[in-house]
Amino acid sequence: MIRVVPAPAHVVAGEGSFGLAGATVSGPLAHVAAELLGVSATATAATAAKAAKAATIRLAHTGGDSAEGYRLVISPDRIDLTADADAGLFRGLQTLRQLATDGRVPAATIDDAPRFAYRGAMLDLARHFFGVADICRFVDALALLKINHLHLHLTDDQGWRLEIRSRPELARAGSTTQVGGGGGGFLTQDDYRAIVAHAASRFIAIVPEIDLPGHTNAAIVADPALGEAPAQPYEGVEVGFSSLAIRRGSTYAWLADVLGEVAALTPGPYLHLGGDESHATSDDDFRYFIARAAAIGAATGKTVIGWHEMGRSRDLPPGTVGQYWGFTTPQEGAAELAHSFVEQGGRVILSPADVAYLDMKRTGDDERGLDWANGPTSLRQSYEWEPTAVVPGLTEDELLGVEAPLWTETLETIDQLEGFALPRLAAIAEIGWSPRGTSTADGAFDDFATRVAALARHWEATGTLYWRTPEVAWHSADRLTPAAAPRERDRRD
Ligand code: TNX
Repeated sequence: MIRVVPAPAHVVAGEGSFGLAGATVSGPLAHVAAELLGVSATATAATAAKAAKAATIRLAHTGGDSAEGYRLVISPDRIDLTADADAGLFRGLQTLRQLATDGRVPAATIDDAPRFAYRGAMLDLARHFFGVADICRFVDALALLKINHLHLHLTDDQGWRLEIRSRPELARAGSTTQVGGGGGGFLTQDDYRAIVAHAASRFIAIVPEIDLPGHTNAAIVADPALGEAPAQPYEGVEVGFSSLAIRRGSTYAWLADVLGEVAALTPGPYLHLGGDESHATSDDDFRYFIARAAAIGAATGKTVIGWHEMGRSRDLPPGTVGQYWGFTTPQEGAAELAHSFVEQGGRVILSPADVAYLDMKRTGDDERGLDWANGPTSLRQSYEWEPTAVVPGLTEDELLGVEAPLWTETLETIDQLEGFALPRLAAIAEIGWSPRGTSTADGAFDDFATRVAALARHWEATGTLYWRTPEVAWHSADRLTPAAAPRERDRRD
């Protein structure tokens, strides 16, 4: 049985299976493959000699320019995994890892490549703080699903979560609060680098967000000169009450310092400047601010991303990416704003809140989670939608991809993050990777649910929590750990 999430583009099943016991692996990423598959890499002379007789897994580069595509040919005596880039080999290894059950990999030929270049998840570190260990754990869950971007929402009214060396007061005085109290926290620049490196080893790019000009109460608490009026530390969950001082020159000197450091710390191509829910900023001021802020962001060499409200500005740097967070049902204002990015030479990331917001309640019984976006949101609802149908008039090429945000007003521990993200994030990952129509064809959800059941083995083996939704026929044999009863490990370090 070929049970892989996200579903590969082309699969032809073969005869027999390959046994992993005693197999060796060679080629680029051999050590990564060895670790993921539990086999040995043929790095030393001794293992190489043994390898002559053992079944082999060969990884190799091919000459094209596919960023993440790969080809997997599995026969009973060898496996060939080829790709143009290391990222493609790594994605192919996730397929191989999912296919391996009881030490055997079914024979098959798989030709695979993603539908969209951008497949993301977002983690809100501002409402509740999460440290390096938790974030790296979350990154590992993304890797299994072939997600290639992790957007970190680093600043909001409740906290500023990244050290800025030229503006030390931001982390020092802006990070001690979070929703409901309990202390908050922040990432040092070394912490951030460690996360970037861990993600890079999984071919995942970090997308840092500094949310502007609203959602800035914590920054104004740390540096009152940034606001029109003094601000008080805030540990509630309301949005839309704060704004930077828009017409003060020093605001933009501050911004250049902050964005310069964030860009320098971030090897990935994107810099997210927020722009959402700036209800305390007048329309004129908002447009003026966004034009200047986006120019400062683009001057760092990064491609700017903004929530769809940023499309209210008609002075965006060419190529600015919009992130749509309206619903999948027609939403005139938000859809128009999404088009504004395309009209200015950019593309759109879809995060339709009614299907892709991982912080929505899963069932009506959930004590945590929000419900404003037509929640609760089932696994089936997360799965049965088609990207090109969300914003009328946006074509396949105008979509950069999809992203599932995980806001943390009600989520405080890594277990809660995992339990809300999984398995709904698997649905978003498949919509981003698999060919058009995969999630909307007749019987698609039943097929998906069968494949999701197979993912549980990996989550159980790594102690990753997931929601045992009744929509999936979970295999009881997969219950390696008592995961269904939520453990309240608090790993906020
Ligand atoms: C809306 S989506 C927000 C966030 C909240 C989230 C809660 C968006 C750009 N802004 O500030 O955390 O809803 O679901």
